[in-house]
Amino acid sequence: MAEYKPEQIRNISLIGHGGSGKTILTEGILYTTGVINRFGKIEEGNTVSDFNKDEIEKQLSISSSLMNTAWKDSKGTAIKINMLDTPGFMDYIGDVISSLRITDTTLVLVDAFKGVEVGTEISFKYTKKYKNNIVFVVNKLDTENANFEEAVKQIKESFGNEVAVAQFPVDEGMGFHKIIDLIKMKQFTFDTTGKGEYKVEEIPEDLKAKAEDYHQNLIEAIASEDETLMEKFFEGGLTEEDIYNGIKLGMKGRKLFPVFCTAAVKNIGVRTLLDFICDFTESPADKSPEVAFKAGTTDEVEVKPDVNGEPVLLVFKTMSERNVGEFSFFRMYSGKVSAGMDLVNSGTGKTERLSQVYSMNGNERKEMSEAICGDIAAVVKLKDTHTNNTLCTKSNMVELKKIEFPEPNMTLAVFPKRKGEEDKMGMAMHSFHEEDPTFMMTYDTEINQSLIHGQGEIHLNTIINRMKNKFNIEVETAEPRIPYRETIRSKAKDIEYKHKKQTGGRGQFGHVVLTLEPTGRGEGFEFVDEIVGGVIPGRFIPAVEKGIVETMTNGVIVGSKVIDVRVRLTFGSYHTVDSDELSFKLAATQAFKKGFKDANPVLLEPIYNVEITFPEEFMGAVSGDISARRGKILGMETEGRLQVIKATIPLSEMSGYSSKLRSFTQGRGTYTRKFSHYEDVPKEVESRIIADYEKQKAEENK
Ligand SMILES: Nc1nc2c(ncn2[C@@H]2O[C@H](COP(=O)(O)OP(=O)(O)OP(=O)(O)O)[C@@H](O)[C@H]2O)c(=O)[nH]1
Ligand SMILES: [Mg+2]
Repeated sequence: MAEYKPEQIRNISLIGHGGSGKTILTEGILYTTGVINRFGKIEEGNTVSDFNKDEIEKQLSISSSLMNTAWKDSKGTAIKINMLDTPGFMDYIGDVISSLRITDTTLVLVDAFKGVEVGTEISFKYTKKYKNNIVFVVNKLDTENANFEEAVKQIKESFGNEVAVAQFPVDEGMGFHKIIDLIKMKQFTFDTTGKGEYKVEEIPEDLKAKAEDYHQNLIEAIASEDETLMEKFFEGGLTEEDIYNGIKLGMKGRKLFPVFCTAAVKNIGVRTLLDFICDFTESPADKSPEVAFKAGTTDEVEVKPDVNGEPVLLVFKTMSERNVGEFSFFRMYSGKVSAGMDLVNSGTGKTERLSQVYSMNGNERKEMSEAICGDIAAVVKLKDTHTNNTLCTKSNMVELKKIEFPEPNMTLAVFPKRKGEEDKMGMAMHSFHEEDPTFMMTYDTEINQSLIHGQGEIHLNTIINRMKNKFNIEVETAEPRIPYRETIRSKAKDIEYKHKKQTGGRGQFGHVVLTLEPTGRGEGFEFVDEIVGGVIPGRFIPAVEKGIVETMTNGVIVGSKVIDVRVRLTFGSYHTVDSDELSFKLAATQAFKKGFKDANPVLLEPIYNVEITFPEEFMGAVSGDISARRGKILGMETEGRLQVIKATIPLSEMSGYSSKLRSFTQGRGTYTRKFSHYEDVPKEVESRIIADYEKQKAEENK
């Protein structure tokens, strides 16, 4: 491949709701630019981007894939375009976020019939954080019910006044192949054979007025970003050069979100979109310096996009391939790297050798002589470097800002189907976490279960499926046990227990008197030794405390941890021969259990803060369901065309929530959740939990 300078690179991500056509548009770009000579189809499972077995089976993208190609700008300069095609299904949001973090411009695809959908809204939110330049692409304009104006109306409602139409379709619907371009003020007539070529024509008479209207709107949008342009606009209009510069400026400052037209599957509008990308979108050289930190500190330093600077790169994704090992995908923020180079992982201080540098097209890799500042590429077999690590030089130890992945909002308990595969399962899960930081596995000692956490049921099922395919490990899942807590609401005074055993030789004797009382919520456990006159010798007192702590860990009512209790040891007695630590421990255990039951014990349950995003028409269904789950609505707000409800819901009522929410919002509702606090379980629920626990205990003891 030709040598490029940073000015000749464009880093583009494609985001948008599932099915809006991102993968096909990527395929169209690769076909148009000659990377492939057969235009793959989703239905045939032969696109460059969706190469994973499960993506082919499900006919949708699950992971992001990196592709690259080249095109020429209007001056004839070769431009390298790196593209990240991301999944639109929000369970797989992790790869959307990492792609946005390291690309400069994002194409936001909108289905011309379905308009703005939940996935469009959610993924767009992250573009604000990573300050991506935005290009809207209204795709599928060849479908029967395509409605460009309605789609634009929705885009404006959702994403604001920065939205400006840069193209409109002449003949949307089945016969779509003509586009009016409002920057060039020409009509582009595409051939209908799929080649993607087009003729430039004058705008037909009957569309001139409409084009002029749209053109004026676009010019106004461009002018309104900048005072000098505004003045010029009022004084006599903008020149072609003003318009070109204004578009670039507006895009860069996120003040202009131009809207383009495509029918990706028919390769219509793809060439003109490529032209726009090359001429108007930012190159890595145009970007402001990256704010990073001096390694191991919070001191900010700038990493300038300088090809002659010290090499600095961020690993934003890893992928393991059976016969090759682990691929690490990275973006260069400064300097350049080539095969054989040693860099340092600024998080661990360890040296890593870049044995080969690859440019990627899906799972096809090609060796590259070097990757320069701004480029995106991959290396294999780094020893101990993962997503979010920075590689740099010893003399310039910096850490680039990390990708912030969302908290998991779905948890399942897992067990291997075949006994003895626990360790193997753990290792496989760990490798999935390395590839996808939005997935995690933990072992919860409190409930004694291995748990997997992710973005939704489908996300977790995808991982389980991949585990079976890749590692031949089959697992079963269950709802995790709920980590209830037990505490008391009143005082139990002078609870006495005497542990006494006389068997043959030396006996056992321990005698304690305890008072139990609640401490404030969150204040924890307190043990107060109030023994006077040595009625219990000091050497036995730690055993008393130990007995209480152990009992608290194992629980008294339903086997859950006891919290927020103060225990006073007020009195007791001992026997000079028979007393020992064990006897006092046993006595304390029994006294504590007895006292606990007398002190108005209650069960507490974990309550989660939940934020649910959905189209307004489902308000009744969503809020009704929250009440049915014993939830409380804390607030509501609108975000664009969506409704957001903030609520608290007990964890025990959240099983299967992501699927349920999806089913009654026609797949359009999503939610996030985070642990908030513990609250009393209502009495009627409590009796059911206790009865269940006792039944289970009885069965175990059979
Ligand atoms: N008629 C028509 N169909 C299209 C167009 N673009 C894509 N499709 C079809 O729409 C379906 C979804 O396309 P994809 O490219 O997989 O959509 P995506 O946005 O990548 O979807 P996810 O990966 O699930 O996020 C496929 O059947 C495509 O062939 C288009 O412009 N017109
Ligand atoms: Mg896709």
